[in-house]
Amino acid sequence: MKKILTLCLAVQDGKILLGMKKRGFGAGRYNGFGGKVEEGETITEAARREMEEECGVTITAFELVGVHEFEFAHERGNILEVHVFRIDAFGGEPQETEEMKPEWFALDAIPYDTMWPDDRYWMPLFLAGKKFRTKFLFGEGDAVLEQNIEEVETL
Ligand code: S76
Repeated sequence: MKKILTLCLAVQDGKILLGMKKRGFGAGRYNGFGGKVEEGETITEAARREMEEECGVTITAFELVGVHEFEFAHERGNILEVHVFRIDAFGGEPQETEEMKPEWFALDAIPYDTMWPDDRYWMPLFLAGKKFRTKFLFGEGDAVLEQNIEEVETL
């Protein structure tokens, strides 16, 4: 089974916008904004909706830059296919919502220790403006058991 999700990372003036997830999957970690693609919705529509819902801004320029396949050892065969968007422009000011507390981080001070453990491995490609496909297998405590990161020309 495959679930399609989005992950939106806004970069502006040498900073990246992350959100502290307040509840649900990944609570207690800084993350990009995003979530499940709903029925009848395209992946980019889902990305726009989640940015609005989770931090109150409207995307005006973005690019699909990566696709992850995440799998958990306790749930083999359940693949989370995550489409990663770099948000280059948006309208409005990021606001705290029930789901997320947004915060800007300098690109040399990304809080990897409080993020999903895969992020430190692919974020350098993201920040270098590359496109990528990855596969990660997570074990106990979401430790990375296996990883494969491929830089690609197109997605
Ligand atoms: O950067 C990430 N965001 C998520 O929501 C989940 N990584 C990740 N890994 C399972």
